[in-house]
Amino acid sequence: MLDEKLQPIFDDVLRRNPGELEFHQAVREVLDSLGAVVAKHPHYAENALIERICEPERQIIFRVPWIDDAGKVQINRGFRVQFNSALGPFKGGLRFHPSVLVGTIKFLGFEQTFKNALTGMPIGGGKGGSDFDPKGRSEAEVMRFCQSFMTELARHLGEYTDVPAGDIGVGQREIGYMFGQYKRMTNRYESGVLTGKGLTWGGSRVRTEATGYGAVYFVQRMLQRRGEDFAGRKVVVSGAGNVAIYTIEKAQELGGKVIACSDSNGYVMDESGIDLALLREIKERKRGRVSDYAKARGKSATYVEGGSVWDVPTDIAMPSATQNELNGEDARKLVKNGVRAVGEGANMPCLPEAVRVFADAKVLFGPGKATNAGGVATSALEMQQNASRDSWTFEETEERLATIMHGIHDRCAQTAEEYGEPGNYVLGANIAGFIRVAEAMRALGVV
Ligand code: NDP
Ligand code: 2IT
Repeated sequence: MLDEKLQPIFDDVLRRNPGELEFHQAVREVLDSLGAVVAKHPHYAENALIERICEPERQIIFRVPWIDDAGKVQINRGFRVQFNSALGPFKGGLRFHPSVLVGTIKFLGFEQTFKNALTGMPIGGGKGGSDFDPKGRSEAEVMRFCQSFMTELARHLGEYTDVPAGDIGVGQREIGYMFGQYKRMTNRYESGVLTGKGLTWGGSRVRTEATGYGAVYFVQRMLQRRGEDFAGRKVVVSGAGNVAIYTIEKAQELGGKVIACSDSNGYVMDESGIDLALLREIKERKRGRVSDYAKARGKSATYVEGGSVWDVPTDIAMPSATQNELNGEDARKLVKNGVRAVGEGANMPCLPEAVRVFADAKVLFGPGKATNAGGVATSALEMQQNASRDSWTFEETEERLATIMHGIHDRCAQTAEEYGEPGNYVLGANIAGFIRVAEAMRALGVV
């Protein structure tokens, strides 16, 4: 049940955004945490402040025409939802995946607003992308698509306006093509307009690794509060993309034994521990599948086509693929198999029922908007380096990332305590993020 002041706000969100289930889910989860805030500080429920926070500042939807290798004209839809700029320019990734609808981007932009606030850095929230499917497309097709996408998006961007980065289906290659097109169109080497760039053209060290590394730092901090750590623990990671790969790397560095990962076709279990060099070779260089990893790895690996990676018993689970990939039943299985901590590397990977199952079982649970904030935080570090025309060492940048992640953890933990629910990181993240955005919005007048 929602607070009586919040229910009408949620009803309005449902009415005005019909069919956008993921957006409804993300808003509902935040409103669930805000009852205690409006009870303690009624001024946050005044002047339609929460209604304004649930309404994107601007939503851009555009046609992306391009020509495939066979000479046929293809059409995709492009999106940029500029959700909230109270704390800084809109900031958030671009997702290229056939499942992308406006509601997907809206949910991601909404989450991003609170995530970015939690980092304590001067960045607002936004998200964008397209229903373009990069799978099976040639380099040339991907480039032409990126150029066409940027041809429209460019007018909405700027170092002080909106700064996109990568997300599912968008990595350094795509950022490069988009940056190249932006540069041609504007005749400006405006490094700060995109993050996730390559090291020779304005990128930051550690940005590639940042989301996965940061997620592991966050879980490590949660474990430490219970006197535990990664050493000797079994870890299961879903996905095999950017976030998953660097989650695996850092978990292994801390002594964890990562025994499984996945993609949308199935999962691979590797009892002797995932061979990261091999996985990276297959995923990053060959753009292959986890089934290829299993084949190349030989006896120690088992590939389960169509299976759920959450069937694998583990101490620590790090869902790092996509939204709603871990349901209530999966959560009950994980709990039954003795899971101790769950850290969301992806955005909203656990369904609300799964989150409740973990809470009831007292499993440590790090919500995405806190746990995976290391990526965007390092993007903000990239913006800092671009603004000062500087470039920091790996060590310095990673140290800053670690400090930011520990800060986010402690802010969530402390806020949860303040509101009488110690250990409830979901509540802590939602409230701490909300208050920072709300305070800035109050100061800026009716915006
Ligand atoms: P990648 O494109 O690099 O990898 C995505 C991985 O997840 C792939 O293994 C992919 O498998 C799998 N996956 C994607 N969609 C689905 C689906 N519908 N069903 C099953 N598996 C799927 O993306 P990232 O690693 O960058 O992103 C992963 C998650 O992390 C997303 O939720 C993203 O929003 C979030 N995130 C990313 C950040 C970043 O810096 N990149 C920062 C913070 C959060 P397949 O190849 O089969 O599609
Ligand atoms: O979900 C996310 O935080 C990202 N995809 C990263 C955004 C960014 O601007 O680096």
